[in-house]
Amino acid sequence: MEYFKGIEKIVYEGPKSSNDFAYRHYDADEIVLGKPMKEHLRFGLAYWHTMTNGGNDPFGDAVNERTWVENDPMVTAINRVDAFFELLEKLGVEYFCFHDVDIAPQGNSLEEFFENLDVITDLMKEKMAQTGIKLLWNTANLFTHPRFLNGGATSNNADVYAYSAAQVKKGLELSKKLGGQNYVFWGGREGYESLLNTDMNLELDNMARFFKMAIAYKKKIGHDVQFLIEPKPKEPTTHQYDFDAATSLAFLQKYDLQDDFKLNLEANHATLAGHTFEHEIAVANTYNALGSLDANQGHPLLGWDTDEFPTNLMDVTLAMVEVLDAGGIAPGGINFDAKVRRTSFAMDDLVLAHIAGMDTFARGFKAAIKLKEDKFFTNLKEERYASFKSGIGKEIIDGTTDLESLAAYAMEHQDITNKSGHIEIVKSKLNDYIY
Ligand code: XLS
Ligand code: NI
Ligand code: NI
Repeated sequence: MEYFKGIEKIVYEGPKSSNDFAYRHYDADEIVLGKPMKEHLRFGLAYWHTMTNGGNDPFGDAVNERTWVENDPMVTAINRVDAFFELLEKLGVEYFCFHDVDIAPQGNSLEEFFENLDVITDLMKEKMAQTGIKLLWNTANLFTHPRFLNGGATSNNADVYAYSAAQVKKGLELSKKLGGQNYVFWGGREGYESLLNTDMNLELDNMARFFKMAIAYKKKIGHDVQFLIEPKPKEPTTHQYDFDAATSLAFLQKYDLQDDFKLNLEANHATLAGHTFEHEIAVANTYNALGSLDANQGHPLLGWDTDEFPTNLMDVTLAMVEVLDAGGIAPGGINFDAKVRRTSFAMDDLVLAHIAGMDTFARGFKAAIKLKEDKFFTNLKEERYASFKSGIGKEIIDGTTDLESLAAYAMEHQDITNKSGHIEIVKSKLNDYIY
């Protein structure tokens, strides 16, 4: 059965094409920096937004036209696999991501849920073998069901903690079965609503214990998968422990977990934390901790995680500059953790939205390469930090100064002149690379 009827495989037609169902910038096989563009960008589709989401919002019911939905939830789940792989193939996307609850009905018990997961992942495995499509990452949903109202690994209820462990154990087994390249922990409710009744130390210690058990289990089953933490400052919880990259890295270091985890950074989570996407990637880079990206964008006028498809070329370009600095994203990827707007409810909107996101990333990637080739940022920074290249600056870098020698130097050089950064013209020149 064909779900995306009348849509052929999307191909690259170049910037002049007026065909909406074509790539104008993303040319999967174009050799860039020595390898095909698709190997740099490693695009992934998110099961939850693309297949499971109905388009509901707090004020409105589901609107999305999704021809795979039937009355029997297991039939729907099976149809979804077919439709999902059809979409992946038509878009030419080679990776995907899912939460356990996205792909299979939970039934009335863990046993039933796990059986359903086995059936669906059997189907996925077949499709993956036929198409060469790969699992970028999976994760356990420890936030939607009412039992998780106080979180999973940071719940005050030990039975919930154990339940969460059962889901993660199963998730790691499924990751091994499907050859998953990463495994994500997003602490959807790992945080607190009020400090008045929260034992933060106990909760953080428990979260670390949980991660150590997960590391032990992946080793036990012989599955060498990269673990990722996905920071987000708030929503649904008022205060989330994995607030941003810096906070997550401090947690990892405090509990000596830094060798086993990297970060999965999401654009809209960065902006919710009051940062830019490129800031979060740059922070991860300073700790060699860039793992993968969740590509989307927030709305500048709305204060929540709107998960729009990324179409802001400047933001994407600056993020890709940081990815290039990191030496690439593999074994991570660029996962579209993005959903179509409620007004884009048609089936073909799923195709068009991903084309828009992929074309934006292809353009941003090319602009980032050009900026690198022209040493745009390198030259700016070299000039700005020139005082550390020689004289007292070089001595500071070489580690041959102390407070006394610097104080003596300062006595002789009190007449300080600063140079203007001319940031306005820098921004104007940057525009030349983008538009
Ligand atoms: C929610 C998160 C979620 C994670 C996976 O805001 O982005 O979708 O990526 O649990
Ligand atoms: Ni995400
Ligand atoms: Ni998100």
